[in-house]
Amino acid sequence: MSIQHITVELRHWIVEQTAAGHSPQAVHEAMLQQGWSEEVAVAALEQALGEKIYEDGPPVALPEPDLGGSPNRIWAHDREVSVLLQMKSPRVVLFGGLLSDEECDELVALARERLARSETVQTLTGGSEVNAARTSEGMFFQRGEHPLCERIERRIAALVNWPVENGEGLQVLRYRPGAQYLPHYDYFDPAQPGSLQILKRGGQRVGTLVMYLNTPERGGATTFPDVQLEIPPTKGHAAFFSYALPHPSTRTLHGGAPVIEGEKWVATKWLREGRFD
Ligand code: PD2
Ligand code: ZN
Repeated sequence: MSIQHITVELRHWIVEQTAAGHSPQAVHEAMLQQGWSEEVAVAALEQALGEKIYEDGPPVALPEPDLGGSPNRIWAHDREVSVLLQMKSPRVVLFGGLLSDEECDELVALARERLARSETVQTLTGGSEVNAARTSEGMFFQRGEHPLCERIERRIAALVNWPVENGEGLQVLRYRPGAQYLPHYDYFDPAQPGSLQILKRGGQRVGTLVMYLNTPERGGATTFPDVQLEIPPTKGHAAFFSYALPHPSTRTLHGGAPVIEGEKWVATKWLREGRFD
């Protein structure tokens, strides 16, 4: 594509994509994947949607805890949570005591009987499939399915200032020794055809909380290879990270390192940009 013109067809396509529920950021990303230059893509988006897409970087709202004034502890709905570590880019915050030991144990007990080999989203069709990159076993709760899920969901919503309705149901994973989750992004790749279907329900993922339900003897850290960060799994702790765009520039590539000794149990909460009904 040597000379790139903003045609009527291109503008119609942009309007159609956003009318179908895709965020301007997702359409932007799809245009870059198709070979449009950054400059033309942003100009076309702004013309088509009649608004500025970016002022100083992407203006999307994101889940974010109230850490102004650098508190060591913050109140979240019904519980005080410790702030153990925070990083600006990628945006990562490690919380301590998000869940009590009893809550961790109860969640494991509820999930255990429903475990099946973990599936990841099948990018071509939007369905799901067993994937060798993820050797854990897992299950999903419906949002609010159990009083414990509901309490945790409200706590998370208060902690990161994000509506309960924008959250997916909790996912629980069990990793046995040797099991791991290879580095990946949690957002849906807008260039994959299956993503269009997935994004209709709630839009993009914009944040993740990985809650540790036990402390394995060795291994099983959540890793962020772009910034060489490792978070050791510790019962009750939770690693939060957010991503304003479905793009590697967010540096939110992350994985679950192999468990060396013992089991690792986590509950993952994914946060969408819109209501996940
Ligand atoms: O269990 C983990 O540490 C982990 C790592 C990366 C979980 C997820 N991703 C996830 O559930 O998305
Ligand atoms: Zn992940």
